[in-house]
Amino acid sequence: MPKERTLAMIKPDAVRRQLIGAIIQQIESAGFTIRAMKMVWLRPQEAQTFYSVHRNKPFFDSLIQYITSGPVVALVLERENAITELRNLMGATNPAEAQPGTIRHQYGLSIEQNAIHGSDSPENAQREIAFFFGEREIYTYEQP
Ligand code: IDP
Ligand code: MG
Repeated sequence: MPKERTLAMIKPDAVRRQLIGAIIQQIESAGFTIRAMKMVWLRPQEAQTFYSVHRNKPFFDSLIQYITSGPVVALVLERENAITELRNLMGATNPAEAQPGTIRHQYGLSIEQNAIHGSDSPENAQREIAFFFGEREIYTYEQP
């Protein structure tokens, strides 16, 4: 199967609790190759663009407040079936409903402060990767 790319974002609640390393360790152990990575403190307007699909949801203003409350770590991840596999590794949106062993079950605090984002479709993966990264920032080195 051809490799696929997805966008992961370690959210401010997890960055603040010094969980970047633990979460990246789980991602790499699950067979994802990191093709790009950066820490970014999003401005409100940028966050509104990133989450524009949710602009009519009742939780939108709170989501923008939260996601701009500190830096996030954005990653371009690659593996077979990357979008679905990352969503499986993340677990359900609500950590209380996430399966044991998933990132959100282990590290999520609430349905909002749930430690990690992952793209939900090929279209959104492409849009979200381009939101954070230029072509020159994504490295397609071969594995040794
Ligand atoms: P997802 O991150 O699992 O794809 P979405 O429904 O796309 O979940 O929601 C995007 C983000 O908005 C969630 O990860 C979470 O941070 C926040 N969120 C979703 N639903 C709620 C809610 O009911 N209350 C507060 N925040 C929410
Ligand atoms: Mg989503």
